[in-house]
Amino acid sequence: MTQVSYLGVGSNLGDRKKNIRRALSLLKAGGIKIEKISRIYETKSQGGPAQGKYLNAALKIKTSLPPFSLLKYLKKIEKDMGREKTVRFGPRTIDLDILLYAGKTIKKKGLVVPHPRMFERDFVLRPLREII
Ligand code: PH2
Ligand code: MG
Ligand code: MG
Repeated sequence: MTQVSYLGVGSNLGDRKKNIRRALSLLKAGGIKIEKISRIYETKSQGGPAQGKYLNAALKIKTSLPPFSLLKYLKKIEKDMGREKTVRFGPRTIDLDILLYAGKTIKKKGLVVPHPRMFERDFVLRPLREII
């Protein structure tokens, strides 16, 4: 069964546009169907240490992966793209977050959906509302 999910994408290190494009192609390579892509916004970093501006976008996807498998695949893409774990909310090559998944509420260790901080983040809500 395929499910609809919405993802947040962000990058503020390196060639940000290229990083987002590469993340999209890696999602497709994993069998994830990208149904809609929002505009890409340049946003001031919110929270965490002082850092460069982000490019942020939101995606509507269709996937047969259950939530934790999707999360695992997103983390693999982040890792393959050279993202390094530094400080919380610190700069990153690519960030892929599950915002919504099949209209479900999930509260488990390692995965909370809807994304717990999305409602206070304009850089998430603005692109999301374009495609929802
Ligand atoms: N992500 C963060 C912390 N701060 N700021 C913006 N503008 N965009 C982000 O994607 C972002 C952030 C941690 O995930
Ligand atoms: Mg994030
Ligand atoms: Mg994240």
